[in-house]
Amino acid sequence: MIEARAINATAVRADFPILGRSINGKPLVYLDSAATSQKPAVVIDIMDDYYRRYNANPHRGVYTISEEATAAYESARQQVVAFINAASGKEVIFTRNTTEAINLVRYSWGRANIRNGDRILLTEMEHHSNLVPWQLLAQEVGASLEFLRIDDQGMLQLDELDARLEGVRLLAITHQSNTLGTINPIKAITAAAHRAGALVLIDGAQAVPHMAVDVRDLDVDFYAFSGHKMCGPTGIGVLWARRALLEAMPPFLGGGDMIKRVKLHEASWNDLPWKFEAGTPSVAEGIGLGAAVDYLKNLGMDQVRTHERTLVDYALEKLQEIPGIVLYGPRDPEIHGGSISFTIPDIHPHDLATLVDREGIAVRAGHHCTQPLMDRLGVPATTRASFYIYNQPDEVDQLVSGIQKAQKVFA
Ligand code: 7TS
Repeated sequence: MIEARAINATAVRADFPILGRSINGKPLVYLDSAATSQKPAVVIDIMDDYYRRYNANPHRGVYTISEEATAAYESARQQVVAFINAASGKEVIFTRNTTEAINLVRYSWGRANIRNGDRILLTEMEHHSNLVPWQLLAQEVGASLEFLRIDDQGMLQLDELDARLEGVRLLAITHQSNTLGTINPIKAITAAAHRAGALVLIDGAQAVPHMAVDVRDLDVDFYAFSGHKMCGPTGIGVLWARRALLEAMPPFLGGGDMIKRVKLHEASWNDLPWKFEAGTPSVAEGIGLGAAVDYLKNLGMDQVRTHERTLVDYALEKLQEIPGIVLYGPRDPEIHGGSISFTIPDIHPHDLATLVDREGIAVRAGHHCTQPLMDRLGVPATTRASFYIYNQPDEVDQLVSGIQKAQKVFA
């Protein structure tokens, strides 16, 4: 049996060149991984190697370096297949990011299946990228949007879930809130949705980087995530979907690569997954994502989650010592992922983020692309600290003392 190894953040940090930087004379304390994670040297190097040694358009050439590019890109897909326990590469569509993956479902599945009068159920903690596409679809076809509410701890109110699901065609919900950190009980919610005859789309942008995700065990229908939040590059994301759904869905974008045979007035479609991948793909980015998956797999996703839970537990305890602080989201670290949102009386979140930046601390301030959630919380903005594999408890201490310094400036 392999012994569970705790993450050694000091060793992990050495893999991330950017963490050697100083900001304003202080070592960079990067607490914005929910926006984008930093990249280990293995990811940067493998992309550099692609461009230096075998840059070519994949899937087309019969010459050596094009075949190498195809093999590397498709092998990255297989790494993703194993990482999320997909049944095969036919179910793993490379997109640009989570946003594009969700829009693919909106345009392809949504337009073919959502009709006038149909109901789509969302939650009030969704990122705009799992809200605005459904607003656009609803307006286009005449469907209605409904929302699961949250309680004062930032958890979904699920007591009337079965009643709320009646007659719903699609439930689209985040696995983990980017603002509150709340981890939603996806398996139970999905089972309820399926009993009611609804399909389930999960926005996994904040889950796949931070915990073991098994799409078949969750039993969902669509699952979307981004490479850049999980140690991979920008410009590559994933839509996983059940094969039968993908087979039945019309194409999303039309063009090269997604076709089998084209005549002047019609065309037939390529096999999965390429039917949904029109045009030259993000080859270097796909290969980079493969290396990122490998990197995370070596750390162990259960260890990643444990590391973050420990940090969140510590951060919630330390932050509560700051006079007047308001923390949003669950207090139980079991259901609280690595993002913590808070406000400090009399200091605007943007001012706070600017002041702690002087100490080299990078935190995010704003609505975090969750404006309806801000309305629900009754604030225009929060400050958010988000943690990942390279963060350590002393960075929580630095954040706390940075906030205390800012309070003195405003006192
Ligand atoms: N869904 C969630 C839950 C997210 O956190 C984000 C990005 C997205 C979707 C969109 O991902 P993209 O890669 O398509 O842009 N979240 C954030 C954030 O919290 N701060 O900056 C981006």
